[in-house]
Amino acid sequence: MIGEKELANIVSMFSIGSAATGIKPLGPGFINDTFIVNTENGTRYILQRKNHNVFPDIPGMMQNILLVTEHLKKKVAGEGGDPMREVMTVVKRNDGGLYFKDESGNYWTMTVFIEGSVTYEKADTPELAYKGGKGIGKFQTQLADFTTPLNETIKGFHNIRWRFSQWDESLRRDAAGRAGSLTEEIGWIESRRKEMLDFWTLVENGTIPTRVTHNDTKISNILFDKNTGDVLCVIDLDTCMSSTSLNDFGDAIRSYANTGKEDDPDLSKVSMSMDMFRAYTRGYLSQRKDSLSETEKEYLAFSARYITYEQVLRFLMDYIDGDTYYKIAYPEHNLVRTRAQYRLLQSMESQYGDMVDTVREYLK
Ligand code: GN1
Ligand code: MG
Repeated sequence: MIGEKELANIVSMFSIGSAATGIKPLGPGFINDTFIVNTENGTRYILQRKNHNVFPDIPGMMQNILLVTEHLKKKVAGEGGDPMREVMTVVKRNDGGLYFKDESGNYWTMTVFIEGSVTYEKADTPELAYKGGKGIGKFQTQLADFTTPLNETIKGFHNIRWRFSQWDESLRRDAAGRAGSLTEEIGWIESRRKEMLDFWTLVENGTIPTRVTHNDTKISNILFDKNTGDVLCVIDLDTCMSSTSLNDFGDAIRSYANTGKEDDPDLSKVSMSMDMFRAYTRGYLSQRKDSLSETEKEYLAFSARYITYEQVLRFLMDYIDGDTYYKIAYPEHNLVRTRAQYRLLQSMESQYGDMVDTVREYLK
């Protein structure tokens, strides 16, 4: 555990023009360590220790974030919005750098905390899901003319072909000696390998276009306005890079429409809510229906299955590897996550016909 004095020293490296009066841990992130910083003049900040095991090129990642946020700020200003509240603001180091590297080799970054916002773990009402869909649709539209190439912050992040090569290697290694007891779970992955690869082939051969995407659009990465309930700001831009925009739709459904928790130990609580799917889709397509290609439209509903499947694979792979990637709260956590996400996937599969019909309806 890092002490407050050490944290205060790190904060003083950044150009905030005021002294820190308190620094406290924040949020349930699985990858980075996040803190909220209070200062004398009242402005609050977010301090993060970025996980450099997960992100091998943090300078490259921060460069991406700066470019994307500068672009978004221009868009928001042009639309008459408030760039300080509707877009993340990177706080630079006193000498202009985008991060601070401490003596132990940890990378620290700072952004301005956005006041008057709320976050959720799932959508409680269709209205919230609708607003979330609209918000991500708008975010994608704002980035549509962003053409500067971005660094690939995590290799093959949503590329299932790459994930399968990691998976095969992980099974071969069986680092924690757990694979032998996971025959059923491994079967869930193997039985769907071909259909997932067939989808990814369409991205590889350009049938499905690549765009600048967020890649981690779960509901907790979105700030909603406390007063209006609208999406205020899309945060956690660590994985912004070039991919298919379908991932951003699919990953949102995975969280917004789950009736249970991502790691629910009670599988009877987990399912995909068709009401939330409908509402999110309606919001999203209200912004994007004229910009998506025919193949993107065709695969929109499938993308929820794709991303949920990928998440089952990633949680199970981490369990097989001996829990080296995701933070866990108890020893079987990754296995519980695997089973809960698999239940969600099954629920999507059984309602797939309705999902496809819903997309068609809102495309009219
Ligand atoms: C991680 O860091 P966080 O909690 O926003 C992960 C996502 C997973 C998600 C599962 C860089 O997101 O890909 O979908 O956990 N981020 C990374 O909840 O791997
Ligand atoms: Mg993240």
